[in-house]
Amino acid sequence: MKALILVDIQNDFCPGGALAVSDGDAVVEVANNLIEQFELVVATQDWHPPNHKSFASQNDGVSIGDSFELNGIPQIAWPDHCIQGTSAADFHPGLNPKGTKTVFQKGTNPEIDSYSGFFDNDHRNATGLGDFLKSRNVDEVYVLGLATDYCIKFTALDAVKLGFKTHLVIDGCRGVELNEGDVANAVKTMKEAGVHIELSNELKN
Ligand code: VGL
Ligand code: ZN
Repeated sequence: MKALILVDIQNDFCPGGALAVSDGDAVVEVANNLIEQFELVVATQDWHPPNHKSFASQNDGVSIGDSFELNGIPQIAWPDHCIQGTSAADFHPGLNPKGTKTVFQKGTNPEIDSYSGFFDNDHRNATGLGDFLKSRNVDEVYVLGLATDYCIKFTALDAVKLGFKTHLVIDGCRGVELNEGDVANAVKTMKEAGVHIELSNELKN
């Protein structure tokens, strides 16, 4: 059984949002085309409390984009984004609502960030996505959304670790590119880990 995983296609990661990814809304059309082709579609949603410690605003002397340590784990300081219950945390309004019927939220614990749709950044707590997919007999996942160099990368790497045959739909992804080369490096890391990099119009479904 195959599943499509839509990662964080939310207003704050699209143009005009607090953590806008360049051309981020371009993934919506790719997602909508694929949603119709998959029997099982799940979405992840970045869902932070207002006092989440990944926010630069919650750390004295830390500016947006800085690297620091959060409870012993390397962390990048982000602008306040995807705050629970705000329209900025909503899915992009153009996304086919069929894609967001089954949602796994992450980043809810203010003490730890969660890039992967499966686990927090310390792999301590699961979102339930892995168990859900296994309960539906999924053995193969297709990942797309935002952002290539963070949540896409860690979701795809965890999917491989959990034993799913994992595909990255690369034209359905856009990255933050805090530093030049971040997106290319993320794709390389995923490839080396065994992720299959593909284009949406070439999927052999
Ligand atoms: C993300 C940074 C912070 C993402 C989420 O969805 O890639 N990036 N929170
Ligand atoms: Zn976040």
